Amino acid sequence: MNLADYLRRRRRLVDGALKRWIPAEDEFPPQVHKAMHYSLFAGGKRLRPILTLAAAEAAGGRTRDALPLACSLELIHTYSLIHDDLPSMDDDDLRRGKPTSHKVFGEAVAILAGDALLTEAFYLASRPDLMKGVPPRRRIQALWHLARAAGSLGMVGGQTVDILTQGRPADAGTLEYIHTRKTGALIAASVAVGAVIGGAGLRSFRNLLAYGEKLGLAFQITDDLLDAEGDEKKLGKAVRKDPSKGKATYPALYGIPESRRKAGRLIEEALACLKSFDRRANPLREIARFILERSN
Ligand code: GRG
Repeated sequence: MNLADYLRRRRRLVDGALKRWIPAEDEFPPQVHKAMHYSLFAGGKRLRPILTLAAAEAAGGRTRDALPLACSLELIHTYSLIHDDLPSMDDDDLRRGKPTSHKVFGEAVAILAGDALLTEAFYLASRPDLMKGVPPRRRIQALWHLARAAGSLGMVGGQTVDILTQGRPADAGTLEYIHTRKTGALIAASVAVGAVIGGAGLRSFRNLLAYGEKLGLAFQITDDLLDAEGDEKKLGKAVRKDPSKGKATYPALYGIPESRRKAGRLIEEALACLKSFDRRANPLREIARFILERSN
């Protein structure tokens, strides 16, 4: 398969659905809706929704049944980036190649846009007119994965420990906690949600979840490596910020070569989780390889 082509088509599908399903920019009050659109359509890779769609397919399900929840994942991800960039958190000026939300709309509207995107994610996931073909038990199970991954036992928990440990040396356990929650939880949930909606049986579900967990950790390690070695223009955000902020990262604790080896091992393990799947899991296989080689 041609991965670039696949990703382009999937990105288009997700973008079209997001435009249809979130309030229009000029809807009252336009300030918050403009800020939501600004961050949502700033050129993200759409990795999380694409994983949801690919996992649903690997499990034997239909793409369109997984589309609303795939969009919910992107809404939650975008909210987390807006809040992460705030002066009280990472205090960043550039995201997805553009000035950050609080720089353009002010801090209050940026916080509200993040809040609205998070809430909109669950509004969309629970709309009775969508996913009519999906049994209610599956929908609730998928919502459970989504909510748990986003909350204090997942992404918010990881972000909390990340912020509170900045400037102090972090041990390997703390570093793994931060990375598996802050970034890994939502990526693993993207796969889990697709697997549930696609109707995966227990064994397939466990394998897909393990794939998602390994991929999520590998993704954050490559993000650390990109901060250490990447290019600001390609990444669309400032680089070399982690060391100056005293951030807990894999390169800081293990060095660059060992971090690269760790990411490589995780991707091998993620691929092994897909051994029992047929060719419908090929997009998941290709995405795993892409994570390792990505430059943005
Ligand atoms: C504020 C509750 C709260 C959580 C923030 C996601 C996050 C937690 C912080 C972001 C910090 C960061 C840059 C982490 C690195 C991994 C990551 C999430 C990168 C951005 O994701 P991509 O590369 O971005 O998928 P695009 O723009 O392509 O969607």
